[in-house]
Amino acid sequence: MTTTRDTSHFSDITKMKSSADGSFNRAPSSFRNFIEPGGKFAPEKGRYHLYVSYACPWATRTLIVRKLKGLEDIISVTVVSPRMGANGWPFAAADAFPGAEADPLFGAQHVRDLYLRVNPEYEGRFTVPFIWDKANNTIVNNESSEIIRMFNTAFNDMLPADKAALDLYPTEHRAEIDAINEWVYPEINNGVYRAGFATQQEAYEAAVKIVFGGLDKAEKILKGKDYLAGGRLTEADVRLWVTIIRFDPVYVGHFKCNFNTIRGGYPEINRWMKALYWKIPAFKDSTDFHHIKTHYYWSHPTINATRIVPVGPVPDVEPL
Ligand SMILES: N[C@@H](CCC(=O)N[C@@H](CS)C(=O)NCC(=O)O)C(=O)O
Repeated sequence: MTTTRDTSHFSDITKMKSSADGSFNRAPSSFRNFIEPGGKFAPEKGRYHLYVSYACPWATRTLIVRKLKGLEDIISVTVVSPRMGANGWPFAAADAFPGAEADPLFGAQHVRDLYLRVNPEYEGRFTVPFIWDKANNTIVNNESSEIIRMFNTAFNDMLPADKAALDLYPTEHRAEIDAINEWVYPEINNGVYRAGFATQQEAYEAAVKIVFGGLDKAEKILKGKDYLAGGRLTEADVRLWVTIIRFDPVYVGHFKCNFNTIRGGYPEINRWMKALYWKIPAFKDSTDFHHIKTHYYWSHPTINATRIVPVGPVPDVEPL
């Protein structure tokens, strides 16, 4: 589907505006419905489709939780090309990058086409991840923190007992998880973007200091521990991990977060990150460094005009 409306200021990241002081502000997500029993979006096998990029940390949250919960047969998934250009995220039909897939529902060229199919007047960014409802042909939700909460509980009735019992947001640890999420998002998850997308020196320096302040906190919390909260794997681990796994390969260089590396300066975070990567397949299987590195270094020409993708670090993740 094509549109005559000019939406390039939403799809083309080089046209994204920063604020007067040069700082980057992320727009809120637009589709915020929930899949829940008895609701408009009832849990049903085969009804929902997840669109992701392996490059995107927010999308990777949803891929990890989909696998941890064993939802592969219930929720289908499509992976876009990591080369996000003037039209936003392309499907394989527009950019046959290795591992990119065609849109199975409409044969769309770009993610943008699906957002505009739902609402031709849509005024937001064309982001991944998002969940598509095949019954109503609409987007249910494009906010990863909410998608992972739905995956955590909404389909439990259809799952084998062990998968249904896996709770990444257990009631008894919610306060602790919420308290961690509250600083991990601004200081680390979004913090690296605020450092990388700053357009003035002061805005960058303020942002990068916040990132390393956040990492110092995480390092302390993880000392001698396998998980961030409640002594067990929770969504707090998933949410921090997707940024940490990209840190040395991308954020140190591309986003100028280079006071230190994870492997060189944060032994506790590195141990925790490696354990999840090497011991729990949902983490490793949701991570594609070729997509990750290509996306960032290719898709932000205002930061990296040559689009050259650095060779290192080698290895992407150290062995256990
Ligand atoms: N709040 C959203 C953020 C999603 C997001 O910003 N995704 C990025 C990729 S990492 C994107 O699709 N950006 C495209 C754009 O802004 O044009 C979430 O957590 O789901």
